[in-house]
Amino acid sequence: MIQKVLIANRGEIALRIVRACRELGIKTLAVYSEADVQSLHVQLADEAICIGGPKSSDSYLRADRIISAAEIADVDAIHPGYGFLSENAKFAEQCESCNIKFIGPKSKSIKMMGDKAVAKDTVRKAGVPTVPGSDGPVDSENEAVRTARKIGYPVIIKAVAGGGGRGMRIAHNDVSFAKEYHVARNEAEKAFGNGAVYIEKYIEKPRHIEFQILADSHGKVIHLGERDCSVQRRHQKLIEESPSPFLTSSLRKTMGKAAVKAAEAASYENAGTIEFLVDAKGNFYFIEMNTRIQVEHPVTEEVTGIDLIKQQIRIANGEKLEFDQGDIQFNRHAIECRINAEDPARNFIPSPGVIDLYYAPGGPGIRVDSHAYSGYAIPPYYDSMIGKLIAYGPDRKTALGRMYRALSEYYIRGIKTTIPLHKAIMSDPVFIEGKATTAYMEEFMARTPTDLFS
Ligand code: MV4
Repeated sequence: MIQKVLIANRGEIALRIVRACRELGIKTLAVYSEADVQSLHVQLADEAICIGGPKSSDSYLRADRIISAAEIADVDAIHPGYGFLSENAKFAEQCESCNIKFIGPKSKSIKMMGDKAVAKDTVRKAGVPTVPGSDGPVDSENEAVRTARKIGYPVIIKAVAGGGGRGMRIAHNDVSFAKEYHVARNEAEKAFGNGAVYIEKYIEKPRHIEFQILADSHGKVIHLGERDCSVQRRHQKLIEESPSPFLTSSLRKTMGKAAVKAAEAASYENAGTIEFLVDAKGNFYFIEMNTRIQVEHPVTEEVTGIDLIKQQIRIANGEKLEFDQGDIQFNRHAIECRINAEDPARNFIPSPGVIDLYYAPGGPGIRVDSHAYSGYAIPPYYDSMIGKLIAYGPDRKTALGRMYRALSEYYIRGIKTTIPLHKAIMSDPVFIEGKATTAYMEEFMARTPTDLFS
């Protein structure tokens, strides 16, 4: 039985995990960097150990120090949160071999899904639709060009070790393909130490829709519906909502079944996400699986009433899922806005510094997941997300209205944030009508004067 958990993360997700553990009667150990001494997760955990300097590479990415802290404090399990070591198969394996439960999938699943070509091949063989493309990695320019021509331009070149949009190149003809192929290989080699790439038909202006999966260690897999994550900029999501305003109930059913099949094909265990691209005609294609809890998990929690972090811990404990697919109810609409310490009017330049006054919204249908408080100094070393504002209600209109109301109440003084941008998006007819694709943000920024959100 898990009695004490080390939280190998920082910020709002570390706090979120502390809260879930508290409710389960589980003790918590925070680890923190020298830049996070004043952080809330350090204050609220039962114990805390400093693991190194401010840079992630000296602290939150140091598997050796985190495992030492786990041994010293005698924890039973490690929750990796998202980012940092959460999708590092070697770290999960180290935990496993030290007899510390990794609250997440088995290292084998992380490894398999971390190779995007293997992941695609695995789910395709299980009957899940994938984007037409090369049969695995392409090994020479000759083979690559032949494949691109066969698929038909435009094509997209993706790194096998990539994911989340890193190391992708688009080509429209043989000439640009030859160039982009080499650029993609070199970038992938530099970024991941693995230059292998594969090729797919490029889907123009797709929607980005992902399904939340829960799988226990007894072979039961269910899905908790989808999240529409189409509103993103440079592969950073800004807004996520569920249900997707685009999906019909029949398409939702088909995609949910495909998502469960994909997770089963990977012998997946714990919480995970199956990402799909959906084109204008409603064709959907698996693109990758995320083998971690995601930033946007509260959207699903507010729609289904299921606490995903608690479920992760229960699953790591070897417990059976206590519900079947048919027990899951989807009777609310939820939407999340990511509140980043960035200036949207100045190309989203990071805006670290002291929050001299902080007041968070509340009232009906509002949830705030944030580690910020009055007097908190946002360190410049980590990503700029300082909180997530979630609004929910019986339908989309109510949820959007509450989101606008809550954004108007949210008061963060001393730094620039994405709050004014979110207010502008909540007032935008294209968004309100549910017509946002992955091209939405670029189009919105091009047609909207910056003074509307500065
Ligand atoms: C694609 C695609 C179009 N066609 N694959 C982005 C994140 C990563 N998980 C996969 N992504 C995409 N894969 C095919 N075959 C479009 C995206 C994509 C995207 C691409 C370029 C610029 C912005 C984008 C935003 C979302 C998705």
